[in-house]
Amino acid sequence: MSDCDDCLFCRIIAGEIPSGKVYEDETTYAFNDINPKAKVHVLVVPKKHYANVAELAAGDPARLAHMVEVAQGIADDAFHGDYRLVFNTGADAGQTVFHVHAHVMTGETLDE
Ligand code: IU
Repeated sequence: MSDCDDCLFCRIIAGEIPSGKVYEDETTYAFNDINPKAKVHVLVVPKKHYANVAELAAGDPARLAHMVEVAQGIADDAFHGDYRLVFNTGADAGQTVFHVHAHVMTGETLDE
């Protein structure tokens, strides 16, 4: 079982729920968003549970920096390195899953 049994993304990382995995290493997991808002829309998540990006930045800034590296690699492969990186933080900002995740949107020229 995962370390956070009621968290959707912990369960995806643990392999308890299927996902379209695009990348994995010791600390980080990335998978296709089920409701893509761009040609390529990947969610990059730390395997360790933090509720949002502020908690991650305070608790483990190196892991946050590594998530940006992973996002860059996805965009390098998909679209000459250009991408949009979004962290919705808090319900009123649109966060619906309270396990920090970076939305990486790329693969095409994005509208503003
Ligand atoms: P948000 O920033 O918390 O709103 O982003 C959550 C994302 O998780 C959102 O884009 C959903 O489409 C996505 N998602 C998913 O990829 N797989 C799922 O099973 C569920 C949500 I539920």
